[in-house]
Amino acid sequence: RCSSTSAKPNLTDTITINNKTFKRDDYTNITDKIVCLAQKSLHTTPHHPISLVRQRIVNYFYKTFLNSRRNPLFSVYDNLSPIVSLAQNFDSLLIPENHPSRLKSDCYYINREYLLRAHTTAHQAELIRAGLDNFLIVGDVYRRDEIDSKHYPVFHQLDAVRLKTKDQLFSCENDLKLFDCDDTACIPGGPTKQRCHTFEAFKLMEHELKTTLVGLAKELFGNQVRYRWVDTSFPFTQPSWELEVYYNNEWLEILGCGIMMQSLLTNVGVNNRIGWAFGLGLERIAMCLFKIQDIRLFWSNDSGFLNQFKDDDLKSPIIYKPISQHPQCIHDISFWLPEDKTDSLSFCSNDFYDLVRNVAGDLVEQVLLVDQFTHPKSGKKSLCYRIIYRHMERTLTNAEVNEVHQLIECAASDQFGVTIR
Ligand code: FA5
Ligand code: MG
Repeated sequence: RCSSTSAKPNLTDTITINNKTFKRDDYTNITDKIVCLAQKSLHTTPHHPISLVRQRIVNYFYKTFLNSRRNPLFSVYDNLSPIVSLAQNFDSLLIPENHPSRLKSDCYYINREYLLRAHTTAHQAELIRAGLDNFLIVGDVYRRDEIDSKHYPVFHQLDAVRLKTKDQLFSCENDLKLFDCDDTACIPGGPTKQRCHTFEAFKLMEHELKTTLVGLAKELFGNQVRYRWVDTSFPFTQPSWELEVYYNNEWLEILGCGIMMQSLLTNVGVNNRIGWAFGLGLERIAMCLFKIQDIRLFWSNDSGFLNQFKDDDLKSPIIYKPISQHPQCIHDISFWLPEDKTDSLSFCSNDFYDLVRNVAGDLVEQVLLVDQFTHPKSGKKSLCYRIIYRHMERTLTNAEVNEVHQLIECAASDQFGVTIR
């Protein structure tokens, strides 16, 4: 049955991504499929819907924030390598060692030192250290996740940072201050303002951040958009909020934001400024704006998809017309876990989802865990996943789905030592 080797894990001891070569180690969990995706740059591909949303947001910032010579204040970084160190992605943002976002089950690690960035916030500290006060970062980000119409292992984010000095914040001459004390040690992610900030500095920053983001939501979704603020927490901002917009009868989270942790700024040598920051997801906005139902479409090379966005007027409304929906083809896969892997730590569903993506690519629309069962006598554990196959551009034949499904079975028994039932 196992005639193809394409599903086997790569056993060489190095891995090459975007012409850079890295040593594999016990942390490496990036798959060939993800290495391929890291070479596309959808957010800078002309007329691509992700790129259109980027342009609309960047233009909003260009026109909203001008310097004294009436030039745009914000600079844009959309070409930074997605390969970052753990120090960039986590440490520089005060993310603690034991934080769940560092788990191997959630990130694509290249090795113990490098990973594919899980958010564009990974570059924030280095750009501030380089002396920038107002900037946007746009790029592809990578997270291991479930498989369905709203989740894909790669998506795109846009981050912003704005730092202000005392004189920039309190424009008139007076004795207002940014800081009450030098104590930047706060419980990160708490719901109240940081102790070191004065109330008036904090309130003015919160006001500017929220007005900017509501203005952006209106620019994208129209003046009548319904929105709400939800309290949340991030290790790198305090307080922190999410902005949700009401769309298609549900509240949709479009971004996270907050007042930057002052210790993050002092760590990179900034002692006289207070900052706000946010990070938003471009796919979610594009899916709403253009009524795109399935996130895989962004990666399609089908001209029937891409040609619909070839409009030179950035603001003209585009509603994506689905290319005809082809039928689904559903197959279940059941297997016994090896006896030493019956706990949830040694086998996680994300490992299986990555294997499916690596073997079957975008032929798979969704994978669901439909059954788990532990044998009462032997203690052996069995899992059943349902794999829903559907091609975006044509009808799949039974024969080709059977072949791919068998490859998945072989790869699962090879890589995880499971026994297919
Ligand atoms: C972050 O990634 C923070 N770095 C954002 C941030 C930056 C907060 C700066 C404060 C200051 P979060 O994981 O919530 O947060 O993702 C931010 C946005 O990315 C979400 O609001 C959503 O729009 C988008 N997003 C997150 N996960 C996915 C996903 N799996 N698919 C598509 N979009 C996603
Ligand atoms: Mg969130």
